[in-house]
Amino acid sequence: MVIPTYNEAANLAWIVGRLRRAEPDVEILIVDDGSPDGTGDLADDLAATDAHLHVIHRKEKAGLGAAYLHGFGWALEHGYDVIGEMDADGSHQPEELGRLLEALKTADLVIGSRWVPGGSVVNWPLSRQLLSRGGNLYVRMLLGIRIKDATAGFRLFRRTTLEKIDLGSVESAGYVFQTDLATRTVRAGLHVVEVPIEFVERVRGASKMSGAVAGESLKLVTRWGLRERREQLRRAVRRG
Ligand SMILES: Nc1nc2c(ncn2[C@@H]2O[C@H](COP(=O)(O)OP(=O)(O)OP(=O)(O)O)[C@@H](O)[C@H]2O)c(=O)[nH]1
Ligand SMILES: [Mg+2]
Repeated sequence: MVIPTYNEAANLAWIVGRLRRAEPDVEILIVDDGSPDGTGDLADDLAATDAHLHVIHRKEKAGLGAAYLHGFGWALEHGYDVIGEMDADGSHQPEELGRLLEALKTADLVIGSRWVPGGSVVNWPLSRQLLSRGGNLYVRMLLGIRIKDATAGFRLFRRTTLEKIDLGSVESAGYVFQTDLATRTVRAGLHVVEVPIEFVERVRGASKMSGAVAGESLKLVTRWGLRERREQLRRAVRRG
């Protein structure tokens, strides 16, 4: 499981402890972007007593997508067959990871989903729920994919999936990275399964979601959608 962190000192040991208890066999990779609050040092302390916990230190905050690409590269290099993502803030519950692992037996990508039957969010104001649902609706309409929660970040990829979707050409640095990878997986003809999860709003630490991050998402999803529509049109003209 790759866990990206930026200023998660209040959460790191807590979430790692829960993951260890829930899934003792899972290896953990923390990817810290030089957190000023010392999260990187805390990660090193945890790694000192846990041979199955690894840490990548990056110099500066460069976005969630960039951190994941670095982590995925490391995991692929080190030969892992299943590579996962989760947040450090407790929104993704380690106790639910087992159900995602089970689902991966018949999938190429498993997404822990808030917006399928059985999925839920805890402590999110209506405004945030509407933003997430609206964003996902926009993604579905523009990109023509059926995934209900394409922006979600509790996931498991098969190694073969990451190898097929050309990570080298990923241009999204922020959270739109999640939508980007989900779309690439669908377009590659691979099988995506959504498993309902209970998403819990962070209790400690500050959110890194910002207007700039949301703006990047809107801009890129719109650009990809228009590109896809143009190509559809071109194919139709050629056929006609
Ligand atoms: N390495 C790294 N990690 C990041 C970066 N931005 C966010 N993260 C981590 O990515 C995970 C998700 O970030 P959050 O701030 O919880 O974002 P969010 O869940 O969309 O927003 P909230 O719902 O408000 O918590 C957390 O573990 C963050 O610490 C970044 O630029 N670099
Ligand atoms: Mg969060």
